[in-house]
Amino acid sequence: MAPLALLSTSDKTGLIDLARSLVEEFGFDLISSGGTAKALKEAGLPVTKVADYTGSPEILGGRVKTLHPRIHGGILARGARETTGDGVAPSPEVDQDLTDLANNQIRSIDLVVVNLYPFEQTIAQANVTLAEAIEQIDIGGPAMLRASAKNFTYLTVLCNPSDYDAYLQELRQNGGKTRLEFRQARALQAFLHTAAYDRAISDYLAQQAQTEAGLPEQFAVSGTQIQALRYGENPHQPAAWYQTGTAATGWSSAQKLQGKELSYNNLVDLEAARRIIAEFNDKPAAAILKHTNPCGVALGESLTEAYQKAFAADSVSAFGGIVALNRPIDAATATELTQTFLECVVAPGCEPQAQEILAAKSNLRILVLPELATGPEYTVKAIAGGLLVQASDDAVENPQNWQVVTEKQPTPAQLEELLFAWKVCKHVKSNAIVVTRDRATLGIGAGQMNRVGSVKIALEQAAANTQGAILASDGFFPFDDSVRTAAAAGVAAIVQPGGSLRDKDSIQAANELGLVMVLTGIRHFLH
Ligand code: 93A
Repeated sequence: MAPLALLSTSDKTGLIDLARSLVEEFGFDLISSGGTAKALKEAGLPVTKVADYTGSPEILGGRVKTLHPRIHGGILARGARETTGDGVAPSPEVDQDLTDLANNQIRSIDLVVVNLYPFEQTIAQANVTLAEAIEQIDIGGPAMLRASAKNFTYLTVLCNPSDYDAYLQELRQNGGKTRLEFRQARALQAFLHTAAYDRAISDYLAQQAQTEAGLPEQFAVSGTQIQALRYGENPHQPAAWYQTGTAATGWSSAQKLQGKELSYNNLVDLEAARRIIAEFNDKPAAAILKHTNPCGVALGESLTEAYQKAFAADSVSAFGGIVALNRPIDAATATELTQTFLECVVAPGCEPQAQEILAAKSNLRILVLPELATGPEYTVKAIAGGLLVQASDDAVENPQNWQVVTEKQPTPAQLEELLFAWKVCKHVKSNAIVVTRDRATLGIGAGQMNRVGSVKIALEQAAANTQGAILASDGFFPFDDSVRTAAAAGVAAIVQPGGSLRDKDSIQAANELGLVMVLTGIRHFLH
């Protein structure tokens, strides 16, 4: 039987010359989709239309032309063709496939020549609508290319007019047959082609979503946009949320049980909340944040107690806050959570009864993130003309490396409290001062331009509770004023990195005023 070629090309460059050689020199029969068949006929070449061969007309305005078992069976069937040059061993699969072909009046196909709808050329034109672009997404073409590339053991696929001559040469040099390595090389080309084609489509769609979100095209990160956000920090700032890896992890894998759509600020605050709560594992812990700074962080014997303590730390600021909990939300904690207006709550789980209670606050966003401790390895910040990338500040605190520099030594209880304060302080914007007692923050001074200013704010918030309290500072004290201010308020112990030229002034003041001072040797600036 004559070898059979299936030709279906949008770009008809070189088509007629190829087809003529196939028919006249090598005795091929040709089948072609509508437009290709028409071009061949006009050139006086014998061709059967796919629709006539399959008995199924092209439908849906051409969306279904070649998607038919008589086409795909002829491509995918195992078994040597007229043009398969290599000795192919008989096998049960080959026998079965040949039987299937015979039973269904299907001819096996030797050569598939396809090039695809010009998607990229279409979207490159000005003012192309999404609908026009979508019509140029070729489905049947890639299906044929992939099917024939998969079955390169037995047939050849050509997806580029520049390969037509090489194919004819291959037949000429091998007595009308092709070598396996030739077919395999063409298969590789076909898969590269369909992969690039699909990539162009996904890039285009990602860009469309981006444009809808109002962001400039250079931000289109193909295939990785999780969601266009309503806006950024403020309503006039377009924004979107991207996934960094190939799989959904972190916040993109979190389960949202209820509540309004997440906003840009919610996500920024949730991440800050996650980082704090990830510090605490041994005991139930709660953190309440506003604008990425904690206003209350506490440990408790129960989750409810931890939340109550965190809330009491600064109940004014907690209004509209973001809450992170390190244990699954239980019914009692859920009841507490509904007592005030909150934006979001994240926890590693949520018990069914708690879910029922929280449902009363239908706007409140409840997120379940089982892997609270896993954060990004790097952080990124944009500056004019560039990006700054740094490893995340995930240094593990080890009090064994701390140095007590005062005459007064900390008690074991004070050491534990110092560690709690230090862990919280790490996540407060610099200059950061945290005052704590009984594993709960009393006052937090954040983001001040001078350190003693943060000390004053933290102590003012702590109000009358500062007698015997602990104070943590994310950076060293440049002068002894912070130590003197803390001592005047009754603070008993201070933890700070040390490293100032004037450390000895601060240490001297601590000794003079009967304070404990511990140096960590590690700084935790956060901007
Ligand atoms: O619309 S399609 O996705 N559906 C099909 O079944 C199909 N079969 C072939 N596009 C399809 N094609 C494509 O049509 C080919 O990839 C080729 O680009 C084009 C050739 O059409 P014609 O022969 O009518 O010019």
